[in-house]
Amino acid sequence: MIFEATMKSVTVGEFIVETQNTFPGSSGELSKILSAIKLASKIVSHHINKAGLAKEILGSSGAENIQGEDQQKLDVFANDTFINALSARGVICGVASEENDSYIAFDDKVNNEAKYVVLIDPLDGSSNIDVNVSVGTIFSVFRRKTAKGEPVQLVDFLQKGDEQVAAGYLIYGSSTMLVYTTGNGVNGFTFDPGIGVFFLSHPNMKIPTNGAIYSVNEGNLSSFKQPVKDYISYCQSSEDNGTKKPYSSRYIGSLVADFHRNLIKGGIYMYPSTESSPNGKLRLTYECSPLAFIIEQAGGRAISENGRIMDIIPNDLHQRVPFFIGSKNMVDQLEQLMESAT
Ligand code: P6P
Repeated sequence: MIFEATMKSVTVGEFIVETQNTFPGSSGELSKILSAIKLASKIVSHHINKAGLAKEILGSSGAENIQGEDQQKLDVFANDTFINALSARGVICGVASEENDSYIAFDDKVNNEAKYVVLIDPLDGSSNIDVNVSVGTIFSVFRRKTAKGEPVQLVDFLQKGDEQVAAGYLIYGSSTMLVYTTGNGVNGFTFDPGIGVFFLSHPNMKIPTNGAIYSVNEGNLSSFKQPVKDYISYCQSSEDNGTKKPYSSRYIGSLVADFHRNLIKGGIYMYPSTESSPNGKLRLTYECSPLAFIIEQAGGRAISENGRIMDIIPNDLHQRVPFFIGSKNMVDQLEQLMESAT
């Protein structure tokens, strides 16, 4: 049965060819960019799935990244794998990564002629690997702003989310999935490790307009701003006439896993500002903006504490922003509470 099912689905490679004309001005670049990401994700997925057995790739690398976070060995491995794959196809002129202080210019004759840059969180939630919780990779693709033929510059990476030409994520869970958009809807592909191919499993993904799941670290509740506290109280409330029951609290501590569940089931993920993190924890350029592109393409919304995520022009590669993303009606309701408090 499985064989028949997979043979009825298109592969991601076939899908990209079929939808190539939806990627602006592309003459095959999209397929090369996604091929690089697919290849790297297969390698990373293989290592994650054996992490429990191969102790040498588990645990801390002993180094810290620019965020001051303890770099896991798999963080470094995933980062190197994606950067190597992206630099090898002549369609990317540079990469910015959570794991690197500054951007990386692929400064050679071929890559300097490339039109696109990629921003990436190579392995989000990696501290969960040791406890076998799903983790993910998040990526964002922009057209460069500087002239081709020259090395890429910082300005090429500090573009607002609306300028993205593609965005996606990998989730390394009970199965490995690739979910991406090029601005014409969201499609999900499930990896079949037996034959090493991603098959279209979730065509035209749409997030339910309403949801009954809220995802937030309630350990920080006391330091949230009042509108966020009020919204969480609403999530937990029930109304006498029975029209509303308390929502379910689901927070895995792995953004891609929480996001993916909410995309499919409906819900809202929140990482507000706190006393210790006045700008929140999540990074605008390679976490919030790509997921915001995906959620808006799936009919949902993504905001910060002062407006739409994809309107924010980054002032730094690793800029953090408060982040609220998910079902349209849930984000609308939270936004109304924020606006009425101003
Ligand atoms: P906290 C993982 O470190 C991460 O960036 C996201 O994947 C996750 O949603 C969040 O941080 C968890 O942060 O502060 O609740 O442990």
